Amino acid sequence: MTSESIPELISFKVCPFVQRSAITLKEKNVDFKTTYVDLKNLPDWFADVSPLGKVPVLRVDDSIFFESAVIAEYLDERYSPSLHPDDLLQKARHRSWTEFASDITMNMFAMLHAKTEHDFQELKNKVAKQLTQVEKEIHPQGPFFAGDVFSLVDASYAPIFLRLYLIDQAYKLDIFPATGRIADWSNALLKRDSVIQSVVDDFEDIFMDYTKNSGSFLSQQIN
Ligand SMILES: N[C@@H](CCC(=O)N[C@@H](CS)C(=O)NCC(=O)O)C(=O)O
Repeated sequence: MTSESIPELISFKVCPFVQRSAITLKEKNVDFKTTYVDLKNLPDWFADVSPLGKVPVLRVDDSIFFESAVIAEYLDERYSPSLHPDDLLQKARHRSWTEFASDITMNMFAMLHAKTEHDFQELKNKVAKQLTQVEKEIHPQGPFFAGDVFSLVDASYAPIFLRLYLIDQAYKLDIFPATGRIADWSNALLKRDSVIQSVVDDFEDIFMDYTKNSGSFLSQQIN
């Protein structure tokens, strides 16, 4: 195999989709470098590497690719240990629940940035309902989605749980199902080294400032 340069992850500090890629890289102990962009003030070169205008983007030598799911699949095939189950049907199921995490992530973002209380409550109910849907799929003994083995599904839910946890400290969301299984899963993920190390040290401040400056209903409650 020819030698590769270390992968470069193009990131926006508060992006949950980038965080998935960073968690996956950390789980696999891959040395990588991170280049941060400001999505509100993008550098000229960004359009050349990101046809959709989004992060994450991964650059490996002269190859550039985008979409967190594509990056996760590449990393999983390229570096061990695999974070997918071997069984093809289970693997497909894991991919489905990762897609589901993308939908929750978008609804959570919309909830955090909703301008009115009505929209906020509606989106909160949507996210809460989705959490009860995924709860039925978690391994009964936990601590992770598929039991004691961390998988790419976990990498896609940890960024959601981190943001909900931080917001909850400033404004009680009470969004987790009462059974506590999602809360247990969230606790297990937020303690995981790869998750802790997947964001910048001052993530809490940056994320809370980003949310407080959004002009949303929630920002008025926590400012
Ligand atoms: N489906 C994409 C979603 C990525 C995404 O929405 N990234 C946001 C930041 S968290 C972004 O770059 N937004 C810029 C824009 O939409 O203009 C993925 O999974 O990578």
